Amino acid sequence: MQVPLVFKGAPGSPYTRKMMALMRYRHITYRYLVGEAADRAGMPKPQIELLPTFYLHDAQGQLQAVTDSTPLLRRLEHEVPGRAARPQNAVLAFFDSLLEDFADEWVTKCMFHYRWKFAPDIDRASKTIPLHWGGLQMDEKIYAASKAFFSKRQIDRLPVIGSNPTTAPLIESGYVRLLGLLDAHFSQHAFLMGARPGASDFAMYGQLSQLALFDPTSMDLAVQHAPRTFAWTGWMEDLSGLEVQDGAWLDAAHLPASLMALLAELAQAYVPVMLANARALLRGEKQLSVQLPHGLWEQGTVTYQGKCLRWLRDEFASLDTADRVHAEVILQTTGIGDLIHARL
Ligand SMILES: N[C@@H](CCC(=O)N[C@@H](CS)C(=O)NCC(=O)O)C(=O)O
Repeated sequence: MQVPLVFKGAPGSPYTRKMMALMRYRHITYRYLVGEAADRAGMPKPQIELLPTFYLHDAQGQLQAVTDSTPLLRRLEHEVPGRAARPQNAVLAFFDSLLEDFADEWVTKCMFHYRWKFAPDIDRASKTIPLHWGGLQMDEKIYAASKAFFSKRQIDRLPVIGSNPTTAPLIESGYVRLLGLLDAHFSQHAFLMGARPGASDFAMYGQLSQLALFDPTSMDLAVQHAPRTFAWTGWMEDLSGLEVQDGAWLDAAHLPASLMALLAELAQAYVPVMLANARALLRGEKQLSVQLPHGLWEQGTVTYQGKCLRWLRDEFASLDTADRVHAEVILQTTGIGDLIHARL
């Protein structure tokens, strides 16, 4: 794959931040196209426009617009030299994928909820984020219209991602629990994956780059409940200077209690919602609803999350017998085996 990699992104996009932090850590050079620069450069458009969008050559040498950070991260791991962001141990790599998906598909709901539910957060996001696409010298009238258009569009999407008056307490208590779990882990380890970061670290960083460092309501909670996590997020942005040892990963045979507790948290909402989504998709439904321990969860179905579940199940199935037995013990101990085994 040709470097520098070329991509379009924006600082207010958690997945852009995930991939930028990954590339910095892996010492992959890149060209970052902000705002309308990609269109001006005549770049192709993806089927669904998402940030970040990478512009990569396919086998025929054609430039393609490629989205979705999870498969991209794996493709870069295989095709671009640099230090590894995926654990060598297959069991640890599976749990790295699982926590990456939890951050990308669940923690992002917290991010969206805090940004578009509370007045100070709406004010900050709608005033500043449009300037990233329109440019700082944007025309005043266009700027005023963009603020109103952007905030309305995002606020209207709250129920689609599952945020409504019934689920609000569930999202907010889940965020505070997550902060406590992360802080307990970071009091013993530099990264989720040990003394070096994995995909899950970059995904969690991407969401926290917004929750802990941009949106004021969730940021205050992070400072109050999780000072280490707040500090970690600042640090994750640029790990280009971090020196890592080959064997600095967690020992998969003895995962720390703090990581086991974080995995157990996935049973609260992420696992049942991912399963309910996959089942609703199979029935061709546009909406899903599932009773969680703390209340009813309702959201629009997400085709991409159906794929995420398949990828996780495929990765588990590809483990050799000894690794599968080992991973199974961790899944059962943490109460999240349904994600892999429940019938759809
Ligand atoms: N699955 C994608 C998700 C990317 C995504 O959702 N990006 C958001 C910004 S952070 C976006 O572009 N949303 C477009 C929209 O809301 O219309 C990934 O992993 O990269």
